[in-house]
Amino acid sequence: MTADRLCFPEGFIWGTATSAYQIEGAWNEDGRGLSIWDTFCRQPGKIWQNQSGDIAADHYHRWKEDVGLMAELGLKAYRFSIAWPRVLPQGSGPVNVAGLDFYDRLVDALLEKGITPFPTLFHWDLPQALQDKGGWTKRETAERFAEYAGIVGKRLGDRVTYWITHNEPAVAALEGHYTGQHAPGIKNPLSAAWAYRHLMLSHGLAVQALRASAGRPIQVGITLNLSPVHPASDAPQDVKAARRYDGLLNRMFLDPVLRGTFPRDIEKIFGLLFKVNQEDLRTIATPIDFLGVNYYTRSVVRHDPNVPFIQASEIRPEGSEYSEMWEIYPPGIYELLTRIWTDYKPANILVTENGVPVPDVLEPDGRVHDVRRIAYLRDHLIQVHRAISEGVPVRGYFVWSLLDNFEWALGYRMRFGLVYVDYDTLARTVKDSGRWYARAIQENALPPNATI
Ligand code: IFM
Repeated sequence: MTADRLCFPEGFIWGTATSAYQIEGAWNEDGRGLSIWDTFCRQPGKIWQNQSGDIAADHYHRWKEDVGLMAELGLKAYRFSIAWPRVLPQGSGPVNVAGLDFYDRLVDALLEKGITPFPTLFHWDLPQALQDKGGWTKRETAERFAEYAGIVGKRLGDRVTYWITHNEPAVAALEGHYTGQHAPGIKNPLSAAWAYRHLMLSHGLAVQALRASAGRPIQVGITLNLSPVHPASDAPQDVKAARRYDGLLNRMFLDPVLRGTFPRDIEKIFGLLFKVNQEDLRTIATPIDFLGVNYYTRSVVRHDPNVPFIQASEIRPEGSEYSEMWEIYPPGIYELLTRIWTDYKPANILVTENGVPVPDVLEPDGRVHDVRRIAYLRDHLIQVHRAISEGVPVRGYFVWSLLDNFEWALGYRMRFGLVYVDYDTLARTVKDSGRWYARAIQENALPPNATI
């Protein structure tokens, strides 16, 4: 296949993605309630340099400018998340109208510019009031989530066609409740297992609530973080470890949502810990219209008896290229997309996140020459194109992220944006990657090389 001018299907959805806590700031304005991330960031030592999303990219105040930047880039779609504690400061009960109004205005402004909104209902900022009652370890939280979905669906459903229930439930369950590296910072396998079950259940309930409240046909999906898993060697032990890891990372999420089943091998490993009952499985498998896939890297795994249950751990393969965070492995997105299509046949797939952290510098010429990011995006888009040309129904691609933002436990150390944010002045500068992406969108094709 030649890399020259790869054209994408007509109507291909070119977008960017962000999330509320990572960009909005305004943590205590207009009636917003506390989220678990507000609490977590205030615990010393949890976040790089004890930073927080209190101000972040100040998008709550600069949203008009940001929508203007999106229009300048020619985006066809914008994926953002709605902050549950802005809408329901206590997680349930009285609605904070000012919070809903913010998203209402944002949606209108996007539509006015011809940019299709893709709101995500949960990108990890659980209302603290619900955490105080047990958070995702409690079934009630799934029920509250469905109520919240219904409230937002009723307000925005007349204009918003595409909805995403959750972003990366694996991360919310495991990093939030097992490794404790994310809010709420719990380190307990049992809590992680309950959180997994209720997050998954809440997805199915929210799909139903959104459809019931929107008042017209809408398209609903979920975003999962997925990776191809490769064994570190041909040794049978490593091959088996990779299969187990694939169950934990991929199949435990894909099977319930797209097949209404729970992987048997994972059930054997964990016993009843993670197993979802039949009735809940039926809810989780409520048909969706598209699957959102977040891809950043592959996982290379070896047998490791020291890891409880799964007995597998990731290694960093030698000789690979690495970003600030992960191995750069473009063929992985092709492998993942084709595998999802072969094994699960979802009607539509969207790459809802793909991107790379680069130590960007605003140069004296007023530009950010992020050539590595351009190369990353281009190399991954070539692989997405390859999957499409083989019949995989990938309808769109969203770069993570529109803006530099708060990268959770890593604070502002990582920059993922197409737009540079000066955290002192909050001024925005479109990076070279943003200009390159704008050209790809305009031409609905990849520019012939990585220059702009
Ligand atoms: O910043 C995160 C995002 O919130 C979820 N997906 C991965 C991104 C990069 O780590």
